[in-house]
Order: sequence, then C-alpha cells, then structure tokens
Amino acid sequence: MPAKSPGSCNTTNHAVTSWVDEIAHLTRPERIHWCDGSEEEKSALTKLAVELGILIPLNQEKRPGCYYHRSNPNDVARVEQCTYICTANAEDAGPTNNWMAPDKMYAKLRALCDGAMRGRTMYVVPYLMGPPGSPLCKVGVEITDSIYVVLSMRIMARMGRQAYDQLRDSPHFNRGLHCMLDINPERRFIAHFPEDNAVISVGSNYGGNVLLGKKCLALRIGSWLGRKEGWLAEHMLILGVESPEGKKTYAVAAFPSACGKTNFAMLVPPPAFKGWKVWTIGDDIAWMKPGPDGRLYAINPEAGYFGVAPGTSTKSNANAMQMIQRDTIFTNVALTPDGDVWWEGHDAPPPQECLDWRGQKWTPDSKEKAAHPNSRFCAPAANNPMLAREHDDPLGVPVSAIIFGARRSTTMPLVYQAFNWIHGVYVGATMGSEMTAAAAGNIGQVRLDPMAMLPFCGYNMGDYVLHWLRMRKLISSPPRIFHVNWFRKGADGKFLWPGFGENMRVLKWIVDRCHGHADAEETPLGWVPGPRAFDLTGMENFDVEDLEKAQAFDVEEWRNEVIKSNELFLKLYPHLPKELIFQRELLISRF
Ligand code: O2Y
Ligand code: MN
Repeated sequence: MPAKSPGSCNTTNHAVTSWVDEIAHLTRPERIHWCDGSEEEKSALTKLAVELGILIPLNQEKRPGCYYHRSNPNDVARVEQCTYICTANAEDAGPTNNWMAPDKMYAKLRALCDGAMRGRTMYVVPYLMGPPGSPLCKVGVEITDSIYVVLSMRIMARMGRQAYDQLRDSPHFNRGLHCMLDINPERRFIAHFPEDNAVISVGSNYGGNVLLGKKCLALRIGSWLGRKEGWLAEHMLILGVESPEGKKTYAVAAFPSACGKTNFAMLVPPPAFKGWKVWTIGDDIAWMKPGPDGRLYAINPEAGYFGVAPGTSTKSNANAMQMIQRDTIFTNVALTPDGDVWWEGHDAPPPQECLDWRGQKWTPDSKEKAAHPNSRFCAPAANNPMLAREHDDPLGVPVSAIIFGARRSTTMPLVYQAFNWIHGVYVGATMGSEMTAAAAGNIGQVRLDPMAMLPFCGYNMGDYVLHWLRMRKLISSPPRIFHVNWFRKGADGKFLWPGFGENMRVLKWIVDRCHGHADAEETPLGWVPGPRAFDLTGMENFDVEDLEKAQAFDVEEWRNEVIKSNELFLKLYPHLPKELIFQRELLISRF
C-alpha cells in the first residue's frame, strides 16, 4: 500500500476508506495525502506548488496570499463535447447531453486511470456543498493528483474535517475522481454517473472540468438529486437587496456562462440610490427548496467565486476588485514585471511589457490578447466586502424574484415580468443567448439554453422543465418571475442600456413588483415598466429614447424567436410538457 502522509486527517467511515483503497489500487500513487483543510496544510501545499512551478507567487506586498497559475494552452475552458451523463437508459440523459452506458464508460476510464498516479501523490479532499447543518448540504470527496485542484477546492468549497463530521458513518457522499493524465484533449472525459452519485474527470486540470464540487456535483448531479428529492439545483446567483429602511428582498438570477453573473451578484448601486445596498449570497449556483411557510428558500452551496477576469474593473465590479486583492489564485491572466496581474478591461492601462497567459513576452503592439478570454480569479467568498451574513445561514434565504437573463443584441427587452409561474417556466425554458468564450463554440451565435442549464442539467431536459412545473405545487407563495437583457444594441451597434451599477434601477423595479407597488403595463410578452417606473435620477447624459428602444417589442423579431424555440421543442418533444406548447400558442395569439 502507498504511504499515508504524516499528521493526516483520516476517517473511520468505511465507505470512504474502502473507496480510497479501491482508487489507490487502480491508480497506484506513491503516497496518499488525506486533506484536512487546515492553514498549515494550505501553507505546505502552496510551498510545494511553488517549488514545483505549479504556482508563481505574486507581489506579496501588493497582493498578499495571491498566486499565479498557467494551465496547459490546450486546457482553458469547460469542454461540453467531452462531458457525459452516463445513465443506464440513454433517454434519462436526454437529447441535450452526451451519453454513454455506465459499464462502457467505467471500463474506458478504468483503463485510462490504471497506474495513472504512479510516482505521484493522491490527495483525498473531503468537502461540504452548502452551510453545515443545512437540510440541503451535501458531502463530497474528491480524489485528485493535482495540488492546484486541492488549493482551488479549498477556496471554492467548505473543505476539511467538517465534511467527515457531517458524513459520520453514512455511505451517501459524492465520489469524485480526478486524474490529470497527460492533459491531452484526446483523453479528456468528464463523466457523471448520477445513479451512483459519482463523477470521474480525466485529462484536464482546469476549472469546471476538475473542481468537481462545482458544475459536476452542484449542478449536474445536484439537478438529478433535486428531482428525486423535491428541490431545484440551478445555475443562478443569489443576492439580497436592502432598502434604506433596512428591508431585505432576495432574488436569484440565471444567466448563461460569462454574461456578467458575478458582476450582477456584486452590484454597487449608483450614487442616486443612497442608502440602498446589494448583498451577495452566491454568484453562480443556487440550491432551492420549499420551506415550511410555502416560500422557496435558496442556499449557495459554494464558498468561493471562480470569476472571469477580463472585463473585471472598478466600473464593472468594484467589490470583486477589492476581493481579489488577497488570498486569490489567478489562472491564465497576464503577469506584469512587478509580480502583479493584468487583463483586458482592467483599470490599469496595458503594461509596456508583460508575460501573456502562455508565458510569452507581450506588448501593447502584440496581436494576441495578454489574458485568455476565459482567464479566471479564484477567491474566497469571505473576502467579498458585500458578502451577506445569510451566506452561512443553513436555512437559506426566501426568494421573492427569479430572474432569467441572456446576452441578446436584438429582440429581448431590458426587462419584463411573466404573468404567472407556468408562463415564467416557459420564459426560462425558451431562453437563448449569444455564445461567449466560457464554452467552446461559435462566439456570437444564439444558442437556446433553458434556464441557463443546457451544459449543466444532469438528466433529460424535458423532464427538467416538467420538474420546474411540478415544483409549483410545493410552493404556496411562489417567487415572481422576470426576464432581463442588459445587452440590447441600437442601430449604431452600441449598447442601449449602460448596465453594471445602473442595473440597480431595473432591480429596484423588480423588487417593487414583488411587493406589489410598482407601475407596470401589460404587453404580449408580459408586464413591463410603465413610462415613469424607472427612477433615472443621476443619468442626465442618458437618452430616454434609448430606454424606449431597449424596451421595444418588435413582432417580426418575436415571430423568429418563436420559430427558434421550436428547434428545442422538437428536440425535447417526447418529454416536453404540453404546458409549454400551450404557452407558445398563447404567446402567438397575444402578438
Ligand atoms: O471554463 C471553466 O472551466 C469555468 S466555467 C465557470 C466557472 C465559474 C462559473 N461559471 C462557469 C460557467 O461556465 O458557467
Ligand atoms: Mn456558471
């Protein structure tokens, strides 16, 4: 047997120890390190990562506790084509997921992992998703041969002994195995086995592919568990809006990847909104369950943020700029000669010279970007100056508004409210967004992305929509449902709405609607703000006509939108809830 690391955090949970033995027998590591999540362990692993060249320390005076990492240039984003849902029946994975039979996938991965950790250390990472003691909190254990993964998981999840404390002698935990192999796209698989509550990821060492608590457990396996257990695992930020009188209203919002979810979750209200505050509970994932009072309660299962760096600035996200001053791991951004970081869209002007994300010399004349468009910061939520106290509340927060959002240069108004829950589910299910760099694909093309869950739903998308419709029966006081689009453009190609902090004006209308005191008009799409619903104080340079254009309803564009949504309806047809077809007919008749 391989050596166990001294002073390690062991567990007497038989299901954990026998599974670790089984994986050690397969992968043959030289030693096993049982992670305990302590500060001493963090220091020792960071030191080792620096010695091995996995991390580069940044300027510790400017950015205490911050480190820099470069991934393999062939491994810079999630890879949907290598992501599989392995259920006994292909139909359970559905037409929007890659599928392989579990036996076949296990056999393929077993062969790839055979002896894969020879001469290396195997790290056993116990973690919790969700505040300890929450009815929604889940235990995961990730086995990995990557120190970068251990240190990132320590930021992104509640890692360490507390996971074994919660698990006690139960066999119910998510088994996650990650083997880097040779970081070859030909041997890259992110395979989910929802029937076994297990994930195996090989051939990558980047973000969503390898931090297995995040997209793999919290969304793909989570959505499967949510359907089985009567809750929702969603690709949603959670925020709390506090009025000057101290009244808090909570909203969740689903946007496809890289549409500014982190910025919206950390919004700074403009000066005209004196006394208003926006608190962050989460920036990416919400787990939501009906509470005893008939409301929907949300927790953030994560403990950190893995945000896109390019475009992050004091204007777009002042809180994030403060948060990433310390204890942050940066991946694939540019490295400046004074040991600091830079990216396109940073406050600082481009450096005269630096090293780009590949480690090559870069100057402002270079043709390539200095930072990779999907480069990231990985920072603890505790460093967010506007982190809500409720972030750690095991009961979560009662949700008043569900917001669906997309990146659309045409068609979609700045904001509208669905007429009711079923209509809201239709609005979420037919969401489409222009693609970005977070996933491989044709940038700019509109892709239908129901509830922003297309890459993350761990089962048949038709059944997922049905689960949303059925949840209504468990929620007697349902949240109101809205759709927003910050990205509509005018004929000149410029954005019609300034976005960022100004989105507070839209958020305030949403909050007021939830409390039943905001002006609205009925349109074929739903309820929209009345002419004087937005307080535009402080926007003296803003052309009110642009607001009208941002809100405009164009029947021809909407006819095309309905035709586009038919693509999804046809794909999901055998499992498509008939309520959606009825909603589509109602929408057409309202045109
Ligand atoms: O490209 C990656 O591996 C990261 S993907 C990601 C990370 C944080 C939050 N959301 C996402 C996403 O793709 O939705
Ligand atoms: Mn995301």
